[in-house]
Amino acid sequence: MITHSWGPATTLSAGTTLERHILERQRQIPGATGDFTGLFQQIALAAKIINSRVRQAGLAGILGLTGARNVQGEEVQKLDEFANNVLVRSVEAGGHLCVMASEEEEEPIRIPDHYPTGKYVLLFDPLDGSSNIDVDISIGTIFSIHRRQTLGRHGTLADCLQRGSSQVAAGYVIYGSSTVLVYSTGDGVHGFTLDPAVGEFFLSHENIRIPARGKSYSINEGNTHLWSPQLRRWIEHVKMPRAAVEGAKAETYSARYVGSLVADFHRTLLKGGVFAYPADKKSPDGKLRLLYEAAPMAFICEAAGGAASNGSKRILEIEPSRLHQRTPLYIGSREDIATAERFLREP
Ligand code: AHM
Ligand code: MG
Repeated sequence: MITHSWGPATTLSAGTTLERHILERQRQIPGATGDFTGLFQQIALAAKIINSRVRQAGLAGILGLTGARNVQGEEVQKLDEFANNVLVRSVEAGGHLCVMASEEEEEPIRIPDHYPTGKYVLLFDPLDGSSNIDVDISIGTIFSIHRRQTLGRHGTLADCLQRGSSQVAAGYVIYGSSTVLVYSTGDGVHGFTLDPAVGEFFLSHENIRIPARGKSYSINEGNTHLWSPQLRRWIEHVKMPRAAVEGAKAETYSARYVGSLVADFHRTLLKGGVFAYPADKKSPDGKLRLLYEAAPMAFICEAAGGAASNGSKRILEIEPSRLHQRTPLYIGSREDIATAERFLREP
């Protein structure tokens, strides 16, 4: 019997689909219109379509680069482009959104004039970790949902530039050994595994809680030469055997780094520990993007009892000023993040 920190594995025959889970929660909110449920259904549909293409990428001749570069100057993989288009097409017609933004597009994405607009804003990274696509490593989709702030038919950049703390929901889908969608509306974190035979996401990880301290650290140590002395000292500290507790053997942290945020975060969420993508001499703002990578993961992590920081401040409190702004990220078990912040504060 496999058990995890969130309790015994739930069997798929428990039969709670993602749709039912969201519908039941919606019923508890007086005045809820069903917009949120509708939007989620469309995101889940996009995830299934992306999943199906990711699973057959090597066969369908869609591995590799398109030849273009995205707004970050990175080479666009064919699957990146595919995932972006699927997400946009899946959600644009539903009437739930006023504007969207994607890692793959420089400007906010306007809802076409022939579709109605709604009260939500969707920010996403359609296929994170895409440089891993060609070598069959887990990749994922990350999304963040806000309520719109402006008036008028269409949403604007201002609707996208909101603090992480005002997210109404956040989630990710990992295309791993199985396909799992994890989401939170702030009151608990739940995971759903795609049953490929049925084509539905079923509740498999109910009320995920991240341990207060973990046993692994996850950081690209190839960048050590670019790190600050404080950051080096923290990692040296993490690698020291932990002080032996009564009767227990001294333990060390294991290093675990996939190089794919969704995979590294998913492991950290379920098992505990810390994932970091810090600022360094080459990237003074870090690598990861605040609005559609760090903030949604921070929202989920905090809802599971963990913490997320840029080294000195909660990720969720950062006031964004640019759509594709980057941030250093330290995320995971509460006590591990507190230790990191303590080391980074030192002179
Ligand atoms: P991407 O959005 O272009 O896919 O890049 C983000 C990815 C993350 O998934 C991962 O955590 C990080 O880049 C890995 O970076 P590095 O290869 O520098 O360790
Ligand atoms: Mg990304």
